[in-house]
Amino acid sequence: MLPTGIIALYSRLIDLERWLKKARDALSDLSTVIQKKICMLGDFAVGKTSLTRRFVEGQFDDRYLSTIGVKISRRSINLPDLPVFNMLLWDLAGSEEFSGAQASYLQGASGALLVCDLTRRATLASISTYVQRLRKVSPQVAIVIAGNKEDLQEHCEISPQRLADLAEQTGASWFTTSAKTGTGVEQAFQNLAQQIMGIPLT
Ligand SMILES: Nc1nc2c(ncn2[C@@H]2O[C@H](COP(=O)(O)OP(=O)(O)OP(=O)(O)O)[C@@H](O)[C@H]2O)c(=O)[nH]1
Ligand SMILES: [Mg+2]
Repeated sequence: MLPTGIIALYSRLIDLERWLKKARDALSDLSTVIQKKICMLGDFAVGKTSLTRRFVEGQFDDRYLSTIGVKISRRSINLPDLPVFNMLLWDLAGSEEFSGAQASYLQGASGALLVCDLTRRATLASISTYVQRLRKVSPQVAIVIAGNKEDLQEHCEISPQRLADLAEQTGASWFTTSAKTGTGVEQAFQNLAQQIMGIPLT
């Protein structure tokens, strides 16, 4: 028969070992998953929700259902030599005037996809306003400008040169995209992730 003191000590040691294992697992999760907040911004109906859906679910819908408030979705991507990278996509409602309420959604953003609709010239002009508001809240935020609906070439009102000029002024990257066909979508999000993690852009 072992003395009760030794049995109690032994069971404490087992508890301690269990606790250490849990702590080790939690630490290894922390070191293998990086999660960053990305805001989808742009005027109404430019395609923020559609680009998010294309990127997260690989799907497209022709119907227009305006976003109310915010919808958050997530997709993991692989980056060279890095642990799992989770993109938390905050799909915000578009609006002509940037309201105070929306500014509070931008807190803590590491990156933003600023979307304009290539078939509506006015949606490009709004992007500068979004950039200013965004940088006020998150000065170091990484930005990609997406000229969306590139499948509607015959109605295009914004030239690639104008997108390139705006991107240069803004210190952003730019892509033409189509949520409908998928053109440029992976590349735009991949570029954003690389900017956020400081991985050289190719
Ligand atoms: N042809 C074409 N249509 C698109 C594309 N992207 C979005 N649309 C259509 O444009 C409309 C608006 O798309 P949404 O993704 O809802 O736009 P949004 O920016 O989220 O709009 P709000 O939530 O109101 O700010 C929908 O009818 C979409 O099907 C695209 O790349 N090509
Ligand atoms: Mg939407």
